[in-house]
Order: sequence, then structure tokens, then C-alpha cells
Amino acid sequence: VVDDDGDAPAPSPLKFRIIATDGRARATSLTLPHHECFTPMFMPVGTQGSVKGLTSAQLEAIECQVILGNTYHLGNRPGADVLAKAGGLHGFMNWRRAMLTDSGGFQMVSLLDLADITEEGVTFQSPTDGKQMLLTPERSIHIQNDIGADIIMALDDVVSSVTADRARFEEATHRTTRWIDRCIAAHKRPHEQCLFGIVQGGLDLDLRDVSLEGLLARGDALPGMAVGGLAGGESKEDFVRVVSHCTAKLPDHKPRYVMGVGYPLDLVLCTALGADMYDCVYPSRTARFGTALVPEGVLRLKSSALEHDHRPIDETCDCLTCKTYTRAQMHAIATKEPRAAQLLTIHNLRYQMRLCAAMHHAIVEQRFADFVRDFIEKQYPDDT
Ligand code: PRF
Ligand code: ZN
Repeated sequence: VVDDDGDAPAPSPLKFRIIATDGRARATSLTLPHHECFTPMFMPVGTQGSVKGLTSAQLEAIECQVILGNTYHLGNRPGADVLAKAGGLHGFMNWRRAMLTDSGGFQMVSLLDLADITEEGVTFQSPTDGKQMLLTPERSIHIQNDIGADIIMALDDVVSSVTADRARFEEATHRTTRWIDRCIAAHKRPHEQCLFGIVQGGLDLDLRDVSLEGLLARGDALPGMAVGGLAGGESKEDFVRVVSHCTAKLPDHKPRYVMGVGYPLDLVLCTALGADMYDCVYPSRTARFGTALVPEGVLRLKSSALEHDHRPIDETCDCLTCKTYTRAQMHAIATKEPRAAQLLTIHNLRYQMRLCAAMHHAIVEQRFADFVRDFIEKQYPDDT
């Protein structure tokens, strides 16, 4: 294949194929440098180069396809040069499948509340040594190039959709668009790593359009698109309205990633609206608090009601935990042993993987509407 200039076109690090659609929902194959993934897809979050409490082998066993890392955390510890020498994060972690790194600014703003955003970048006090640090679009992409994940994210100006005013949203939307060009220019490995743009704009659909148009204009420099600025405490109506608006305008032939999602219900809603990829700390975090995700909602392992319950956590689940332990056993160790958190993390992440695989198959078999109805009936039996 030869392009207009007579040069062979650069190989894209991503191949995206829609296997089936059902309504607006899509079942796709997303081939990344390290793995062929099937979507809808949930990506567990690892911070310091691992998903808390789990080994890479355990993540493969639950059929995790992509894990998420954070640029700031990794850039700080183990540090970009350690990672580069180890052959990137893949080598450091001994993880063979795909990886995605987030750009870092959002974590500073949301987790630390120590950040100050200017045109140059995100300034914050390092939580490890208190020093002032400046994360610019260039610096974020440089670190992400060193880490070497299959997918890297643009640095965006994220504001809380519940606290900020219209002027701040306007500024953040335009700034995110200006930063995308600095990210694209800084990206030194476009043939090995896919840069995703992030739609911002808060809950205002006009601002979302401004952001969407800015990203669409950058064409193939952005092989994938994310919707950011959500999952931060807005109402379900607002959440659905914004996701629906964005997915309707994003190109069909690129993967769509809704950042920070989430709850099983939100995975189903976003998939119904045409989204493909998700990430969230919720399943692993709630596991560490003793809560299991089950088809009926959640099961609190600390509840005394489970003291004599000798069934598995979820009879329909094929994970190591459900095949090995009963609710009564889990209840007995829930508050006492770190092993309980690990076993519940395995179960909860496997739950999200199975939910996504079930959605994929329902879409392929053209029964996604029935799937959604059954899912909601099980989770909310009193409302139906
Ligand atoms: N931007 C980035 N990462 C994110 C988000 C975002 O908007 C969200 C949603 N608020 C989760 N993670 N860069
Ligand atoms: Zn299980």
C-alpha cells in the first residue's frame, strides 16, 4: 500500500474492527501492540506498577486484557529511568498484555487537591517530598513514552463537574484543545503507542461540542478517543446525557473510552450508548473494604448474615475465590486477613471481565436489549 506521497504509510499501532453492532452498542476487536482485546472492556487500575494485591499471573487468569498505570505515580517511583532500563513498564512488571497510562494531571487535581493549573501545565507539590513539580503536556507524554504503554493519554485540564463555574469550564475546554497539539508534537513513538484525545466540557453540551470538534480536527494523530470529566458525582441523568451526546459524535472507526467508569450499571449504560472501554478503582477498592460484586448487586462479606452461608460468593462465577471458598469462610477472614482482600479483588475484577464478555456476546448475538433488561431486573428487583 502506498499513500499520496509515494511513501509506505506508517504502520498504525492499533487495529480496530467492529465485529457486530446492536442498537448503538458495539462488540469490537482492538488489536494493540501487546494484545488483541475484545470490547466492551474493563481495565483494572494499577498504581505503583501493579494492581494492588494481585500478581500478573493472577490478572491473566481472570482474563484481564489491559491494565492501567498512572504517569505521575510511575514517573516518581520506580521512576522513568528505572522503567526505561527495565524495558518499560511491561518489563518492570513482567506483564505481557496491553497497558494504558493516564496522563497524570487528573490524579493530581482529584486525589491531592494540591494542584494549580496554568497554561504551561499542572503544578503540584510532590506528595513524596513536598517539592514543587510542573507536569506539562510535553513532560507527561515524555514520561509516557518512557513507560511504553500501548495506549497513552493526552494531558487534559480536568475540573470537577459539581463545583466549578461556567467560566472555568470554558477555560478548561479550550486549554485541553490547545494542549492536544503540544501532546501530539511531543509524542515520539506514534508507531508503537496510540495517543488518545480526551473530550472535556463538563455537563454543557455546547462546550462538549467545542472539545469534540477540536479532537476530530486532529484526525489520525489520535487513533482513539476518550470522554473525560465524568464519574465525579454528577447525577445519573447528566452522566447519561453527556456520554450519549459524545458517543453519538465520535467517529465509528475509533475506540471510545469513558474514563473513571465504574459501577457495573454504568458499564452497561455506557455500552448501550456505544462506548467500548472503561477503567475504575471501584471494584478493587470496594474489595479491600469487604464488598463483593454479584449479579444481584453487592454482598458485604462482613455481614453477620453470612456466618453460616456455605454457598460461594457467586454461584455463577468461575473465579478461583468462588471455586475455593464459601461466604462463611470469607466472612470469617474478611476483617482479619489481607488474603481476604486479595481473594475479593480477584472475584470483583473477574466479575467486571465476565460482565464485559457477556455484553460482547449479547451484542454479537443481537440480544443486547434483553441482556440489559435482565441485568437491571436482577440488580433492582423492586423497581420492575
Ligand atoms: N481525565 C483524565 N483521567 C481521568 C478522567 C479525566 O477526565 C476521569 C474522569 N473524571 C477519570 N480519569 N486524564
Ligand atoms: Zn468469583
